[in-house]
Amino acid sequence: KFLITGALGQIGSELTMELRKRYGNENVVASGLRKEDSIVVESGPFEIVDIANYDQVAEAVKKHDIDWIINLAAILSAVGEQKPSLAWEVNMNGLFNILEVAREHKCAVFTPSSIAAFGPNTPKDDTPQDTIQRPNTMYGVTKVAGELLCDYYYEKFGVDTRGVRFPGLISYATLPGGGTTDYAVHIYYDALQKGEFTCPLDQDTYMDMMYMPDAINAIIDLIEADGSKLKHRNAFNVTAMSFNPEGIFNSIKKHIPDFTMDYDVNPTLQKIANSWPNSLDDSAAKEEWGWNPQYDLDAMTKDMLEKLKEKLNIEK
Ligand code: VAH
Repeated sequence: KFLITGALGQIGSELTMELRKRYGNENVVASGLRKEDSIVVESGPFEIVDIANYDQVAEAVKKHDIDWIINLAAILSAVGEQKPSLAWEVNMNGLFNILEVAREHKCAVFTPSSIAAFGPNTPKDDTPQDTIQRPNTMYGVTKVAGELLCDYYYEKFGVDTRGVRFPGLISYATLPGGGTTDYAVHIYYDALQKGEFTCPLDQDTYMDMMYMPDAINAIIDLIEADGSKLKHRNAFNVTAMSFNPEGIFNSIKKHIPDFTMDYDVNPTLQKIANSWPNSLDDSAAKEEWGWNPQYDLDAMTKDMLEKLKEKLNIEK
């Protein structure tokens, strides 16, 4: 049985529904800070869990006899720079609680890292699986510390911990929660609703990105992988594409010819984005558990625009 924390978030809301489809509603317990009006709450078990509260994590795991904790509750990079202590509280104390409960109740743990776990002096192109990681954002510090803590719990206590370093994730179901890559989601909404977009990052900003269906498959494929075959655990580089604002703008323009974009660079976001890689080397994930993304930029754009037109009731 699975417990998903952050189940109402951008990744959690879609992972919950996919796991319920594959494993049955009753075997996937969703959790979040509060109940919301959502298919995630209506379609299966839901618990109020603040991961910074050890008792709430332990209660949910005991009550539902959980085997896998999928920890998606986090404060992301941009919000983390505005509220660094909250980011530490949720991302580190929360993860520590998850790992302690997993150790006591023999659960396995999946928790994602991020390209944010790399810093300004990490090689930026084809960033290796094993390389220097000195991030200079609070979010990045919690991500690299989280990788080390998860590996420690695996080596020291035998807790089956696994994770991937996600790039920017693009989806239409639930908005992202305050990251530096969020522009790549908002650009699709603005293209359809306004016909124009003001980009907060400069035109030379390349970042790894991935469409949500590939991200959901990455989590499930890694969870279902034979643990004895894994040489790495926390966390695998995974990516599907790398683009700059010009790239995603041109991909959308193929469908919306009079779409326009201008720039109004946000210095805080730009500083974060500049500290991250341009493109990852994800060969370890491909070799060790068959990582194989299906969507490139144009395939993602075609699907995103179709699905958003339905969601926003915009004529085809
Ligand atoms: C963020 N979307 O921007 C998240 C992610 C790689 C980016 O970690 O913070």
